[in-house]
Amino acid sequence: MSRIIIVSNRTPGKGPAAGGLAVALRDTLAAREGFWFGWSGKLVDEPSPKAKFDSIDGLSVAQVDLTREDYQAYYAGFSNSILWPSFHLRLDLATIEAHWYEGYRRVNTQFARALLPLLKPDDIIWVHDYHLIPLASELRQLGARNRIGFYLHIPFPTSDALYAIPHHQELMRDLSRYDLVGMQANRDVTAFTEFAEHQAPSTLAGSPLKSVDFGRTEVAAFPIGSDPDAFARLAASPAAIKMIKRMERSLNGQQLILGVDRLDYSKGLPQRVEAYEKLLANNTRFRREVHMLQVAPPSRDSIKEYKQTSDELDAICGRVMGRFAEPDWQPLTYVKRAYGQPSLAGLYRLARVGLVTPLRDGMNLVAHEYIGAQDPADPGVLILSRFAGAAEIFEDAILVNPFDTDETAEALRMALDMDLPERQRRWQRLMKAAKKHNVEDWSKAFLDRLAPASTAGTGTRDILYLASVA
Ligand code: ADQ
Repeated sequence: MSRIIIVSNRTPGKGPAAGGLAVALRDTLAAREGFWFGWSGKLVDEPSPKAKFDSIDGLSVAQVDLTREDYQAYYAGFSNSILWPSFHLRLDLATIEAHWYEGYRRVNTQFARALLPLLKPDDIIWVHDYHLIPLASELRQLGARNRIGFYLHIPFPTSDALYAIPHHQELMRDLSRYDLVGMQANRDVTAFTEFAEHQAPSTLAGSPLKSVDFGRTEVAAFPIGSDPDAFARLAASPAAIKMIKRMERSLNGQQLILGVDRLDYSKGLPQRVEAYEKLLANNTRFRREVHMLQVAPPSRDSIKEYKQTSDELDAICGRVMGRFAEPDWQPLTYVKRAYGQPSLAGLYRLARVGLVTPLRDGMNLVAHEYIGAQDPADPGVLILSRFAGAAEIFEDAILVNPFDTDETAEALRMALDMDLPERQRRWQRLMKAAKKHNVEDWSKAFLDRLAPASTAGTGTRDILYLASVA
């Protein structure tokens, strides 16, 4: 059987904190041989052209170092100040410095040069996420003929947002060098198809650009998931129970409304707190009866827009505290640190309401994890943004428009008032959907499509856009 080579910006780190995705891919590698390739996390003056192999928790990992300058342009610059905001339709938060593209390209070339000598002809290569869109082009230019797949962990943008990205035409041509491109949701395949079929004639220095031919690339939705059964077990683990007891003492009978996110502007955190403010303002009966906990560890905090979101969240949490807190009651707790999965599972299980309201998101795995961790006898209610990919599979959540904080406030009221039979009915259907879309099947579905046993390691197939594998 062909080996699987997984490539992502960072390789998984040591320790038990790995998320469901890392665990699933680690299992895939354990079953299929191969290794994980990516950046070591180290910045050096002169990176070696060769990758260094290491074994991390039994996983074979090949890593390269980066220069500080390339890291800035590739990671903080092009990937996270241009691609991330544009793909999330936040052009207002994008910093368009076209020269970052050179660093982005350079790191992709560096990855390809270090990876190529490690490849066998029938290796299957699975590239992850927006940092590495050009990798297949770079590998193919060096002569690689392997099957190469790409999975995008964030939404695919609308055509207008795509046109705002410098060098978007080259990036789309890069995507066309993959055999398979996997998206989070059907919505993303539709956006991609829209671009591919109606590419606007764009010009660069007066000369028309050729439209990209996607004829050899299969594009399909592979909705990622978590491992809901593992979260159910985690929620009954000693660490989860410790967290539950600690929280129960401090809640003293109040209902918990929970948000768990990276501190990112795409997650809609200020809007969420504003919705909670409206809940308390419109329904005095909930004061002293509910408590909101928002867990949001800072991420990418060297980027200005992230710092601004953090400040905005500080301000709105302060406003809600000032408006409603009493000497012996606080309406919310805002924790700026990450927790391990067992502690998170405990929090999920205790929460009467899971509030997952990104303004735009790929799938959103917190929604899956919240469902997995519920007590079947007394489950909580998931409030979910209609702009998360998860909304395509979790119809039994209360779906909201996160920009409309009145609507989210009303959804909170509904969730808090929902009777037990209704909560159970909804949760049973949500759990069924979470199990159907579990992460192990996701990984298998992608690899089965990328490398069916009969064609592994050879040629390409002419399949155009498939709407969905769901
Ligand atoms: P993220 O933007 O990181 O993922 P999400 O899918 O919600 O968002 O979470 C990923 C993982 O991070 C989950 O396992 C979650 O438990 C963990 N996590 C989130 N907040 C945490 C916190 N406060 N403390 C500890 N752990 C936390 C990106 C895309 C998503 C896409 C995933 C996977 O933005 O849309 O679904 O990749 O493809």
